[in-house]
Amino acid sequence: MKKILVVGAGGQIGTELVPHLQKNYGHDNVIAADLRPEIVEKLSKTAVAVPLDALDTEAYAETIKKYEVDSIFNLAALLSATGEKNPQLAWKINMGALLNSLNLAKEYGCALFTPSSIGAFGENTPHNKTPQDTVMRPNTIYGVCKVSGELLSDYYHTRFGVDTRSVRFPGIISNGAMPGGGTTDYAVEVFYHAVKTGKYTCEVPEDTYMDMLYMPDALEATTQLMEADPDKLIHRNSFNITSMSFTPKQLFAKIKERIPEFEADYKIDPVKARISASWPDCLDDSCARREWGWNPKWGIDEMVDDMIRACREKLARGEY
Ligand code: AKB
Repeated sequence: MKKILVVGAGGQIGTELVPHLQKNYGHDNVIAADLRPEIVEKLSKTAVAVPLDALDTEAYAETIKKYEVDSIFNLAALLSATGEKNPQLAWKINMGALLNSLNLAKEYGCALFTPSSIGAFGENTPHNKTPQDTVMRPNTIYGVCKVSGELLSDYYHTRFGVDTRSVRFPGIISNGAMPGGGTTDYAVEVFYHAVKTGKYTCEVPEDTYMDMLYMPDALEATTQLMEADPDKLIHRNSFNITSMSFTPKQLFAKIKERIPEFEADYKIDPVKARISASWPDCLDDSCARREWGWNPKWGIDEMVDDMIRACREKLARGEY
């Protein structure tokens, strides 16, 4: 990777992926693109930033040409819970951004990373140690887009030779930008609330297991996979990865060990309850470990310590 374009750079992943890529590949070799002018303005303080609507094929092509881009990270997407509020819009954005990325990657010879998700699985997928290759019949529009995206990305690789690669992200826990509209968002929000008010109301049922990943491991996964030897990749779109799996109740107990006054209660959102129940409890990520050396560093205890520290610092700086 020499010249990298991050599309959707102002979201939860992009906000931290841009500095991670800058560190590895050089400040001027990373172009941060986002649709929202106020976000582009913010990004421009620390990165080469450009306004870009991923659905605007011409503007997308111009950006690739202007900056001589050879690798694209396509992060533009609506998440699972938001997608259920407006399925047509979710299909339009998620598939539109992907199709443009695939066609332009093909035309300009770029490598392409597009995240998939645990949302690609559904109710009749085995929930325990979910295999790499298994039943994928999701019941959300987000999941339908993810499965379609995986198939299309593999198709563009085998049919046109496009270097497409992807991981199935679990919930990503981070302290940069907030996630928005996801089913796993509770595992981020709770830290901000626990540190500020000592209280949190959770919309996901207390005993629902879901896989999670701390952001530093998610960043490492993206660069590690994109740098992996193509001859070793049996799979491409998309690899199961995980580093921890827990329920809301278990996470809140860990927080309470560190903030004894913390109290959580529940006001279940039926959409999030349905989605979270249909997703795996814990993934089998052995293919990623074998094929490109996936080896996460962060477990639940280290992650909880670090999130509390970071949220306390943000609060002290008056950032929320
Ligand atoms: C969501 O909850 O929608 C996302 C995901 C797991 O893909 N965080």
